[in-house]
Amino acid sequence: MKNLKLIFISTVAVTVTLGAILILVIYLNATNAEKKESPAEEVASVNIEISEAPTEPTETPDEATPTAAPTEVPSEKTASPTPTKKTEAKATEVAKATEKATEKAEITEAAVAAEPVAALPAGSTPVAVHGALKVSGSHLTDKNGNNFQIKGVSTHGLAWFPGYVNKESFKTLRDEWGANCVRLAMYTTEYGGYCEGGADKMKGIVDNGVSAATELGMYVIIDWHVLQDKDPNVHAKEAVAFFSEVSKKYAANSNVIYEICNEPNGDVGWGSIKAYAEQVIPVIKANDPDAIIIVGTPTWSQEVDKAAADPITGYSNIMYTLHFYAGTHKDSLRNTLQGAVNKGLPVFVTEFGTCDASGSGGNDFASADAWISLLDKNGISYCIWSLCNKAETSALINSSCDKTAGWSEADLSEAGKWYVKKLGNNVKPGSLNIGGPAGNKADGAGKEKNDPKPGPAHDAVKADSGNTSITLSESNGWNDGNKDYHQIDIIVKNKGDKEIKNWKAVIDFGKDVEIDQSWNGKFNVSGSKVTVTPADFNKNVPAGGTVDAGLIIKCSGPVKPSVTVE
Ligand code: IDC
Repeated sequence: MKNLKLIFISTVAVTVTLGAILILVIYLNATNAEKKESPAEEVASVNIEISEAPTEPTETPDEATPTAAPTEVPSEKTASPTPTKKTEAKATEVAKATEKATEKAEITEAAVAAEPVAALPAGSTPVAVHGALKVSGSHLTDKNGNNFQIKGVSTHGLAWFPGYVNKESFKTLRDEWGANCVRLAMYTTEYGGYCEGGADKMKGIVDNGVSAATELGMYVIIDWHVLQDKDPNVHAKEAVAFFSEVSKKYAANSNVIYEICNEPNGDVGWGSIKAYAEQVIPVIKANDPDAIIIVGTPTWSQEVDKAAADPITGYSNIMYTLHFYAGTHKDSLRNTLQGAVNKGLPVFVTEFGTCDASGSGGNDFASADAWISLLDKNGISYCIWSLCNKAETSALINSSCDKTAGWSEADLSEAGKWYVKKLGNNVKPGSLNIGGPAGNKADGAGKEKNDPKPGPAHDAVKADSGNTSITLSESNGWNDGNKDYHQIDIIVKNKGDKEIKNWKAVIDFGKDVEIDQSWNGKFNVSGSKVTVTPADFNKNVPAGGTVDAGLIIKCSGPVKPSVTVE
C-alpha cells in the first residue's frame, strides 16, 4: 500500500514536472519567435524612411566642374552629400529612424563590440593575437572566432606624403595611439598617381608600408584610391594587373587587406562597380583565397544600401565601403549604414573625417562622436583620414610639426587629439611621447630617404640665418590644363632662446611665377623671385616657436625652389 501510494505520488510529480517543462518550452519558443521578428519589423520601417533620404547622383549640382585647385575638390564633394530640401523636410523622420536604428543596435548588436587593443598581452601585437581575419555576418572576426574591430589610420595620398610610411611612424600609431591598422591610400590618378606614370614608385611605397606593418604586427589596407577618375572601370586593366601582382607577393601575409576602389563617383552606379569588382576579386582570390577584399560603393562610397540590395555572391570575405565626413554626413547616412548592416551587409568604414567632405572646414565632433558610437555598437571597423601635416582640418598632425613619428600631444591637430582620445581604452593618458624622443624630421634624412618626389614635388628645402630657420615644402601640386599649380608650405622656426622680432624669406623658383593664393604673410613677386615678409600678427616668433605661411604659385612645369633668409 505504502509502495502504491509512493508510486502514485511519484507519477503525479513526474507528470506535473513534465507539464511544467512543456509549458516552459512553449513559452520560450514564443518569446524567441517574437525576438526574431521584431528587428525585421524595425528594419522595414527604417528602410521606408531611408528611402526618403535622397543621395542620388542625379540630384547633385554640376559635377563636371574641373578641379583646378584643391579648394575646388571640396565643393564638388560637398555638393552631393549636402542634404537637399527633400531630406531637410524629412529631417525629423530621419532622426527618428536613426533613433530606432540605434536602439536596435543596442538590442541586437551589443555583443559585436570588439576587444580593445589594450587587452593585448604586453609585448604582443594585434596580428600575433588576432591572426587572419574573416568576415562573419556584418563584421570581422579574428582567428579565434571572436568579434574583431579594426581601428586604424589612413595615410594621405602616398605620392604626397610618403614620409609617414615607415616603421617608426606606424609604431607610434600602434603603441601610442592604439591603432591596429594602417591604410595605404594610393591614388590612381592625380599628382603622379599609379596610372599616371607613378606605378613603380607607388609599388615601392606600398611595399615599405606593408613591410613596416608586417614587422609591427599591424593590419594594412592596400587602397586603390579611385577619386578623380570616378569610374573604377576606367583603369580596370591596371587594377587587375596591380592586384594580381600584390596578392601574389603578399599571399602569405595574413595582415594584408585589399580595398579595390576607394570612392566611385559621378554617375557610376552599383551595377558597374559590381562588374569591376567581379573582374578584380577572382584575380586576388586565385593567389589568396581567404583574402579580405573591400569594395567601394556609389557616390563617394555612401550607397551601401545599393550593395545590400544586390551583394556580390560566390566569394567569402567580401566587405563594402562606407565613407563619411562628420561635418557633411549625419543622420541620413547613419541611417543608410544601419539599414545595410541590418540586412547583414559587411561594411568597413575605410575612410572618415571629423570635418566636412572637403577634408577641411570646421570639425563637427558631436557628429563624429555619434558616428563612432554607431560603428562601435555594430562592431564596424574604421580608419581616419589622414596621417599628414597638410594645412587642412582632416590632417592629424599640425602643419607646424615636421616629425613623422613620436608626436607629442601638442603636435597633433584637433582631429588627431580627438582620435587618440577615441581610441581611449588603448592609450593611457600621458603615454603620448610628450617631450620624448623626436621622430624622423620631415626635413631630415628620415623623410628624404622615403620620399620619391613624384610629379611636380620637390625636396623640402631649408635655409638658416642666425636662429631663424625657414623650410619650404610642396604639399600639393596639380594642373588645370594650361598651368601647373604648386602649393608651397613655409615654416619659419626660431631655434634660439630669445624671441625673433621679424623675419624675411626670399624664394627663387628658377622660372617666372604668378601668385594664385597666399596666406599668413605678405608676398611680393618679381619674375622668379617671391619675397615673403610676416603678416601683422606673426612678426614675432617666440623662442622655439614656429610660424606657418604658404602660397600657391602658377607657372608651367615643375619648380625647384631655393630659399634664403634675410
Ligand atoms: C583630399 C585631401 C586633399 C586633396 C584632395 C584631392 O584631403 O588634401 O587635395 O583629396 O586629392 C575623400 C577622398 C580623399 C579626400 C578626402 C577629403 O577619399 O582622397 O582627400 N575625401 O576631401 N572622400 C571624401 C573626402
